[in-house]
Amino acid sequence: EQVDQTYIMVKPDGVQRGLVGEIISRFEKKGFKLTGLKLFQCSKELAEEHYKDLKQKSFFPKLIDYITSGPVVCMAWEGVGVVASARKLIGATDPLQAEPGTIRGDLAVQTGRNVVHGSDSPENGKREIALWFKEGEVCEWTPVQAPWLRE
Ligand code: YYY
Ligand code: MG
Repeated sequence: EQVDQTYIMVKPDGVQRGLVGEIISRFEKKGFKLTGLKLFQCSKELAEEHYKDLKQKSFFPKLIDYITSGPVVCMAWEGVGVVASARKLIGATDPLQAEPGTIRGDLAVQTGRNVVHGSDSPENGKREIALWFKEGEVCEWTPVQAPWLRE
C-alpha cells in the first residue's frame, strides 16, 4: 500500500495546557511513525500560508491570532492510511461534536480552542510538512517494532 505523510500540530492551547505528551502518545500508540518533531513559535505569515484556504472566512483573523499566540508542537507522521486515520483520532472540528475517545472529544470544548491540527489529504500532508519543516528536519528511520505492526 501507499505510505503517506501527515502534518500534525499541537496548537498553543495544547502546549499551554500540558497536553503535548498525551497528544503525541495517541499517534505513537496507534503505530504510526514519527518523522519530525519540534517546538516552534510561528510567524503570522506562516500561519496565514498554512490556513490560506480559509482566508475568506470571518474567523480567519482570530484563527491566526490563536495559532501565533504561543509555541506550537510541529510533527510529521508517516504510515499507510495515516492522513485519514489521524483525522479520526483527532475527531470533529467542533470538540463538542467530537466523539469520546478522540483527542478533541476527550480534551477540548470549543472550535476556537481545539488543541490539534491534522492535514486533510495526502497532498496537504506533503505541502504542510514542507511548509513547517526545513530540509534535514524530517528523519527517515525504521522503528524496531515495524514487523510487529504490519505483516
Ligand atoms: O481541519 P479542521 O481543523 O478540523 O477544521 P478546518 O475546517 O480546516 O478549520 C481550521 C481551523 O479553523 C479549526 O481547527 C478551528 C478554526 N475554525 C474556527 O475557529 N471556526 C470555525 N467555524 C471553523 C474553523
Ligand atoms: Mg483543516
